[in-house]
Amino acid sequence: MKYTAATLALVAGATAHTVMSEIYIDGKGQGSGTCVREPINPVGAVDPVIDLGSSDMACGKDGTKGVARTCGMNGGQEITFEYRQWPDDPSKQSLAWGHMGPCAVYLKKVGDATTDEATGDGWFKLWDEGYDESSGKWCTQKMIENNGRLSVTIPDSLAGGDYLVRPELLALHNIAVKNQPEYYIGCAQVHLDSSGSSGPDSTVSIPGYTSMSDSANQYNAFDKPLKPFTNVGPDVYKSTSNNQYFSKTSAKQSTGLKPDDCILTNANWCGKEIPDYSDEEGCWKADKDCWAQLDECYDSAPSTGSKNCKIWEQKCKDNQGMCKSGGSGPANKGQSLEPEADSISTPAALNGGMDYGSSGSSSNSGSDSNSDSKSSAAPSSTAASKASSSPDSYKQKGKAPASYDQSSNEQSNDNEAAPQQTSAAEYKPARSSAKAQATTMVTKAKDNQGNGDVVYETVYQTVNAYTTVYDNAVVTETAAPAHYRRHLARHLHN
Ligand SMILES: [Cu+2]
Repeated sequence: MKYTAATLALVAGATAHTVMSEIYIDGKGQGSGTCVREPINPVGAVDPVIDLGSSDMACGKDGTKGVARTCGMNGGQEITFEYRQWPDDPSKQSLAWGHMGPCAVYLKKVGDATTDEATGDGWFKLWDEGYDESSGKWCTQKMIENNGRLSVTIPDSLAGGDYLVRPELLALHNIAVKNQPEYYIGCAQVHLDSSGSSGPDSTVSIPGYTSMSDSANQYNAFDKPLKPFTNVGPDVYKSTSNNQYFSKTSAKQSTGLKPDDCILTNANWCGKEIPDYSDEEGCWKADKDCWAQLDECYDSAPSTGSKNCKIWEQKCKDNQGMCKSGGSGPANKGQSLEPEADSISTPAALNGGMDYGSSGSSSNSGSDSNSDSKSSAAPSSTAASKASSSPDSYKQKGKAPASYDQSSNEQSNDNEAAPQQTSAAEYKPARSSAKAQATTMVTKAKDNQGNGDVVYETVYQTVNAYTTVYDNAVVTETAAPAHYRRHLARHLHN
């Protein structure tokens, strides 16, 4: 029984997943959470969608609700999706290496991206990629090496209008042992300015385009050698003109635009200049307006956080100082407070525009990349993070699940070889617990072959033992992304 507590700790440590958090258009950041449908509640925001029949399959958790902003782009431009394990901290690792699987990008043409419910027919797949034999990497792993980013070029022949653009990661690591594919889905609201008139020759319904009976959702990513992999969903889009779905549109963007008088944004919130004043009474009115807007900023902040609300808060504090000194204002009236947009250098389109980087090394292109801070932000995982960027160490890690499949006690012991890459002393007890657990549970699983829930539950616990090993980049990161303190400063003015 001694290992029970340790097992719980392992489960807690293995919750590090990912969520699509920001888009870039031709390398220019649109702001964290801007034009992005993402979970409102930071707790569990990075969790995968596991119910394939759920409406969350369309645009993720809370994804049936639109956000206020739609980002404009032109046909032929590149859109980049940034996945983050900590939605409010892009400096950290985007996803644990053990999340092996394919990627895809889907589009749906909609009347108004700010209000469309996303579910149902109309989706088509623009691009996908699975396993790359030459590099021995899955698409998700290339994405991890590319700072969590996937890019696609939007064909300039595509009909103009509002779209929901939906990146999809399918992590396969929990299928063989837990019967559970993990989908990481987000949606960007985009207006495509284009005189093109093309569209897909067919579309699919989401949810509904995939089910547990699809081979991808039953794929064993630990097989040696790997079997051929077929991704879920329809064939990739081929341009078709005069199709039945898209009539020629040249409509200008009419909803979701950033208001002209916006002087600061946070995700999809917009701050507007406070009223003019020339005496103290007027100043306190402006003060009230300022704090009311701040409340809205914090209240609307999604899982990507409230970083820019703090800028607004400083504005309110500075303005209060004006009221006390009896001046007129507001100071710096109408001046933009928007921080400079992030920019990344995006590679030329290559299999969807992904930057494969030089093989085996972490791709650090872009002004915001800083591998030192990525690692030091989670000190106990430093060794593992570094190790994970080497193909050799990946192969070594790949041994663990394969030997687990053979399910003898001796082979289970081999599972414990993998975590040697982690130097943290505290890892030791977890390893021995995992070993005990694996031995016990594998036997049970055999006894209950074909016996429904019991088998699954047993196998699930066994997975924790080595998922933890396999995902060693996350095992000691118990600080799940569940603390955004979005209301931390909210009532300081009261
Ligand atoms: Cu995960």
